Parts: sequence; C-alpha cells; structure tokens
Amino acid sequence: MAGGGTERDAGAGVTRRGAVCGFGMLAGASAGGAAAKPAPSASAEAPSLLYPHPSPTRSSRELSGLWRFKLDPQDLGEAGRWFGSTLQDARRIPVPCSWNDLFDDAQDYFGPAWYETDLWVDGEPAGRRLVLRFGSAVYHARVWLNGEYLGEHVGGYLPFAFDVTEAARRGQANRLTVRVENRLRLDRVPAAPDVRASHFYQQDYPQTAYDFFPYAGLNRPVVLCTLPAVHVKDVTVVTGLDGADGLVDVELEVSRGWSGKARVTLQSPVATAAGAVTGAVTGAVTGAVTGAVAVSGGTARLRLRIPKVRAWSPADPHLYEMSVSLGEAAAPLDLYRMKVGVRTVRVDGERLLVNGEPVFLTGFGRHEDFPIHGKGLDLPVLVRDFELLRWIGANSLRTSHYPYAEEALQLADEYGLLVIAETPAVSLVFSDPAEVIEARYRQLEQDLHEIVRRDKNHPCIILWSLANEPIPKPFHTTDPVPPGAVEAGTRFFSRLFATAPELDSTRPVALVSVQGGPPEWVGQGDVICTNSYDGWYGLSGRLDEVPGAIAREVEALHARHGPKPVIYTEFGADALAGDHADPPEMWSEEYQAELIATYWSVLRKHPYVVGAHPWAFADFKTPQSLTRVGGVNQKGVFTRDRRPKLAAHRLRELWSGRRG
Ligand code: GCB
Repeated sequence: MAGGGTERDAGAGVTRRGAVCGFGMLAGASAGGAAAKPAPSASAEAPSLLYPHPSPTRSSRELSGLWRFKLDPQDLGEAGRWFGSTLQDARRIPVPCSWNDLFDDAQDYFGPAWYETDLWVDGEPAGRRLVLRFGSAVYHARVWLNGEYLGEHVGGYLPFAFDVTEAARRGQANRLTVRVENRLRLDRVPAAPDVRASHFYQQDYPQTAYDFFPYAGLNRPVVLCTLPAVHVKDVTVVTGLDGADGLVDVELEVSRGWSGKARVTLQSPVATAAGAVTGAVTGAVTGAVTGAVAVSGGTARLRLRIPKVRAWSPADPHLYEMSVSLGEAAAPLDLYRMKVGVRTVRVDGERLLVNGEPVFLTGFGRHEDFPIHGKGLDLPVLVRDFELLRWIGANSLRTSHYPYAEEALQLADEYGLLVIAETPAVSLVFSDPAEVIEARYRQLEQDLHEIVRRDKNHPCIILWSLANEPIPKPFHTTDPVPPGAVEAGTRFFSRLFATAPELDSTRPVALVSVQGGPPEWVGQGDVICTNSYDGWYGLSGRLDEVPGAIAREVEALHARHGPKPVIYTEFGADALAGDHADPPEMWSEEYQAELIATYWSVLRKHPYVVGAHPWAFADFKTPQSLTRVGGVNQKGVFTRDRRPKLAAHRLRELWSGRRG
C-alpha cells in the first residue's frame, strides 16, 4: 500500500471558517430548531447545503475542469504549507473524477493528495454570499482559499460547503487548495478489514472489507454559488394525499434568524408543442397553488393543498415546480426553486404501499463505476443507465452501497424509479474492537444526518437502508463468532434504528442482511431486506437444488419476522460475457440467466416478498482477488460498458410479463 504517515488533528495552526459537517438542523416534519439560534454574523453561520439550483437571486458555477494535482506519500504537505503557494511539480487532473485509473502511481495509492485550481470571482454578482460547495470528497478533505483554512469534512459520499465571502478576493486569481486523504482505516465507514483475520490466499488488493474498488478523490462537482445574505437555507417537504387532493407540508429555515413574509408556490410544468417548458398549469389544477406564511426567527411552516392532485408514481412520475420566495413578491430577497412529487409511502402488514397501492420492486443494486472515471460523476453513463433500467422494465434501484450523486436521485425522480437509499455502512464487522465500533457508529450517525438532510425531499426514495451486510465476524474465517459480537451489533443497530425516524418519520427503514446474518439485526427493520447467493457461494453449480433452498430460506424469514414485507436485495451469479454452456455451468451467461430466473419464479410465489433485485445492474471494478476475474465483479446483467448479457434479455421478458 502506498502512502504513509499518521493523521493529525484537524487544522492545527490554521483558522476554521463556516464548515458544514451535518450537525445542523434535523430533517423531518418536526425539523427547524437550529435556525432559531441567533447567528452573530453571516460568515459564522453554517452555509446552506440545499442543491444549488440557480434562480434570479442565486447563481451556481461548476468549477469542473483540469485542476492541478499532486500525491503526497510522505504526508509533507501540511507541515510544508503546500496550501500557501502554487503546488510545485503538479500534474493535471479532471474534476470531478477519481484519481485511480488516471495515473499508474495513483491506482492503488492510499494517503493524502493535493488538488489546486485558480478561481476568479469577478463574474459573480457583488453583494451576495459566496459559497463553495463540494459534492463529495473520498474520504477526508481539508480546504484552503488563498492559504486561509476553511475547514474539513469526513466521510466520502456527501456534500459540504464553506462560506468564502470574506476569504475570496475580486480582481485577482484565488487559489483553491484541497487536501484529500483516502486511507483505508478500521475506524472508517466503510471500513478496512482487520487483516489479522484473513489467511494469505484470502487477501484482496487493495485490502477493503467490501467488494468494490475504493475509487478516491473529488468524485463530484465543486460548485461556486452566490446567494443573498438572507436566503432560504433549508426546505423540508412532506407530502400526503387526502382523497383526490394532495397535501404538501413545507418547513423553511431562513438564514440569520430572519423574520418576514415568505410565499411558496407549486405549479405543473408542461411541455408546449415546441417542447419548451412553460409555467402553465396542467391537469385538473387550474392555477398555481400559493401559500403565504410569516417567517419568525428563521423558521416557518405551512401546508398547501393541491386540488385533484396528480400524484407522483412510477407510472406517472409527475413533478410540480415549487418556488419559495422571501420578502415582497415583486422583488424577492431570495427565490429558491425545486421539484416536488406528491406521494405517500407506507408499510402495511406484509405490503409496501406507494399512494396506498401495493408495489413490487423490480430492479437492481448498482455501483457508481466506470472505466477511467472511476466513481467520478459521469452524466452520460448515468443517463444511459436510467435508459437501460427503463428498457429492462426495472421500477426501482438501490444505491448500493453508499449515497449516490444528487443528480442520480434527480433522474430517479424524473424516471419514476423507486429508490432504496443506502448509507455507506457496507460490511461492518462486529468482532472488531469496541472503540473501533464506536468510532464507526459516530461516523455513521453523522452520515445519516447528512443523508437525510440532503435527500429527504426526493419522492423517489421510499426506504432508507442503514447498512449492507453487517457481519458478526469476517467472511473469510472459519473461527466461531466471538462472544459479544452479535450483541454489539444489536446495540449498534438499535441506536441507529432509533435515530432514523427522529430524522425522517415519513419513510420505512431497513438494513440489508446477508443470508444467515443475525435475525436480531435485520429484524429491527420495517422491511426485511436480504441478500442471498444460493447457486453461487452456496450450492455452487447445483441449479436443481436451488429452488428448494430459496423456498426454505424465504419461508424461514417470514416465520421469524412476519408479518413484514421481504425484499430480496441481492441474488445472482458471475457471468463472463461471451462464455456459454449448455447445460448451464457456473460463469456462463446461461447459468446466470437460469439462476436469476429461478429466484424470480420462487420469490413470486410468496406474497410477502415485495421486491427482487438481482445483483448487479452492471459489472464493476473490485480489488484484485482470486474470485474476481479481471479485477471485476461479473455479476452484472450488463457488462461494465453496458452491453446486455443473456440475463438482461431474460429479465426483460420476465419483468414485462411476457414470460412467467
Ligand atoms: C454481496 C455484497 C455485494 C457483493 C456481492 C458479491 O453480498 O452485498 O457488495 O458485490 O455480494 O458479488 O459477492
């Protein structure tokens, strides 16, 4: 493993300014308390993390492009004040992008790396707050502007922002420096494995505890935003249905503890014959629905009623345009626009209901993964994937195994895909030391706050997944489960399951268990989500024995946890594209297609099973190991470059009902 050195405390000898690390306002219907605290000055107030949609009072400019980049394997940069002047011997790196596939010496690099770009702010409107917003940084970032320390963020898949109004200078280039550090550590989420537990032939490289490549860097856009001093800082939308009407409860948080008038308007966009989007209103609604409210001490709540609402659903993913304006309508102090889908989600006994109707989830877990870009936001791939999901007849998606880019959720809202939104807690091991488990808990709870705050308003999200495959001891050991490991996990998840509804009481919560995982953990969920690999890791090659094994397993789950809905969040087999065998053999396209179809037919016979997600949507890069041919997990029903395997065609037939 490259890199070295130990982490020091954040920002020794440097100042800290307005960093947001997710300890702000809690989401959900009862949120809003933190804004009541008087803000001594705007720059001391944590900046808004709302998605930076532009409006007449706001601007956003992506700083995407070629930045300067330098690895720092000896960890010399901070002591050497690399943020104080232009990076020496730097090479160019695109942002957003993972660094691993670009440079040979960065492929398996773990340690600090420095990013730098020049930033001119002269084009931004004067008199507004300037905010730098990072979509994500894997795993830990420290940021400086013109040598002045702005702050840090820990955790790889969530946004953070800094108010740079005072630090930025007009009339000259501003030097933006970011130190990103990606070490695989036991106390992180996701965590590195405790390698003492693995035998020599079971060690993957790089050594992750999870089965995807640890792509690192500035994977999502960095955006320079401007917004007025008094601005909408957060919006929480909760929707409901009352007969034919839609109810939209809106909670506002306004900066600086501001008091005054606010207006919230909802209207349907409609494509004109020419394809343009206008502000006209369609459907049964005969005008925009507007509500006025008094903001007091930075908070306000109101309810809008949409007569004869056009509800959001997979069949009709209708989105209303919502605008929130502060102050006088004719000349608002701030105007924030976002989309709202009106829908309900609820678990009722063994059913999962969207708008009161039972749903059955067809779809996949996926990865943010593509050659060269790694986990860098790649909009063409994202759009292609959503088109393929539509082609194959998927109505849902799990953000395995971490929060995806915000743009993915925006697309899911528009495509009408139901999303199981997952935290980055993948493969947590509970035989690790107690202090390590506690450190992970703190990180995960922070992540959960940040996820809910970021994603709470997406109608597509119907279920939170708190973790994927937590395990009492590492997979690769035959040692017995150490005493206390199951109990440690039970305590861990009890705390997390208690926290989730405090943040969002409107959606069910689950964790994704692995076949044979402790029932005490998965049983805490509103929905029982399970991964199952009969015919692959177990009963390898024995397709004829698989139906019986699945039936026994699903019936045992129901007996243990019923009445609750069950979702099979993973099942499948690796298939090397182009490898064929008749009768089907492992690694052939036929075997994968047959195994997936077998699961489908058994699961469909059990009415409490409400979802079947074969693993995975597409092949994806993993650490090198004996089980990953080409360093790729080949369980995709599409190849890594998105060509369909036999299983994709088979699923398309099954999901369209053309084949039973
Ligand atoms: C699982 C994991 C997933 C792996 C998959 C596999 O259970 O949740 O991350 O990629 O198995 O292919 O082994």
